[in-house]
Amino acid sequence: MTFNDKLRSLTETHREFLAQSNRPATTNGVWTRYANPVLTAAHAPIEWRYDLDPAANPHLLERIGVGGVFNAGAIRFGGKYLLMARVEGADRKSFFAVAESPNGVDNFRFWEYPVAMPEYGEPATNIYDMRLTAHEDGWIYGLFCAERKDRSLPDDLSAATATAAIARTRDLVNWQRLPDLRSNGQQRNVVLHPEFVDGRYALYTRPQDGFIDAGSGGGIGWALVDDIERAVITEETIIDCRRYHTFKELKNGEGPAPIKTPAGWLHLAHGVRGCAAGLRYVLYMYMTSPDDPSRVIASPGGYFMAPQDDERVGDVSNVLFSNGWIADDDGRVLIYYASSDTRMHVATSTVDTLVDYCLNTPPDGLRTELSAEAVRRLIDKNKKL
Ligand code: M1P
Repeated sequence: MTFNDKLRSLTETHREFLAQSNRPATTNGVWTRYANPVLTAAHAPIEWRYDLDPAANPHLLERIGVGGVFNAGAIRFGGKYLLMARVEGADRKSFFAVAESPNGVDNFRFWEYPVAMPEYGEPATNIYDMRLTAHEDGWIYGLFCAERKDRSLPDDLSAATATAAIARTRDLVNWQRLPDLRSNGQQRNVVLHPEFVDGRYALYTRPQDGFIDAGSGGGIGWALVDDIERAVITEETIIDCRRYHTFKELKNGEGPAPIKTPAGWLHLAHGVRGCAAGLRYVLYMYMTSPDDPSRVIASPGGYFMAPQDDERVGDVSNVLFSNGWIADDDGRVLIYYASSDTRMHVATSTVDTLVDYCLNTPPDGLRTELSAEAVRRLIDKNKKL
């Protein structure tokens, strides 16, 4: 095969792959999962991976490997559905890149270039998991984790620090980097609330003692900051706690920015527990008061979505993680979630369905007898129908 034959075949295969349509596949009434992942490493443009100069790359070898595309923020922008994906190279470094789709469920294509994110302070070794918030101040904010080597432990090659980085944009191309969030200890999974609260910027936080362990960090926190251009946490309250013998025993973290509804704010989050197979990440929901987004008014028991079938396997297996969803004008909600730190999927629901799910799913009684009692009550109720 000549260079040109190989290039033609590569281009045609990629074009056909990108044009694949998607379809609803499985549902439990609350969510409908779509059949195909919406964004994967294979979606990365050929120009990102291959040197297309026949003189420099006569055998058309892939020069830069992409290992996974996952943990994407999401936003409706310019009439399109955009994902701000974490693209992880074969070298384990992540960067951000925008992919757009006309309908939110298929035909996602990356923009020509990945995001050029300005640095702040000591350049980060890695950046990932951006939450996009269209704030009422008019900016689109991207909050993400900046990982740096922990210089206080030079001999421990795994010692790192996690900090919440803040950037903002008007077009998702040109980014203004603001100073990192200052707080006691480390932070990951920090999310900006879309509205001012008491005239201040409001953050969902996830305080953690170390880079991996939440340690004494009790769960998802809430903090108000006066100035987003110099964001400092002086007071932090845990609003959604980790709990013994639940899916969020070990860790939890806010997902995307919450969705406003007349009944309250809908929140999607991830919970982590340990088991013999390692850490297991599932998605769960909760709701906060319409008047006070820090006051939890509903905590449905159990997880909302857990890894299923092919979702269970990947670079970091047994993980579902979501940091992006889009509420459409017609009430549809597109829930973008990553499986096993490898690929992006979509599931759909509606605002009304998610509110119903949050308000009417029995809470976790935290004891086996109360779980069994909830089932007995439901059976009795159904028998009377
Ligand atoms: O590997 C699973 C996830 O682990 C981290 O999440 P958390 O801080 O809640 O443990 C993040 O690195 C996330 O990117 C990753 O998907």
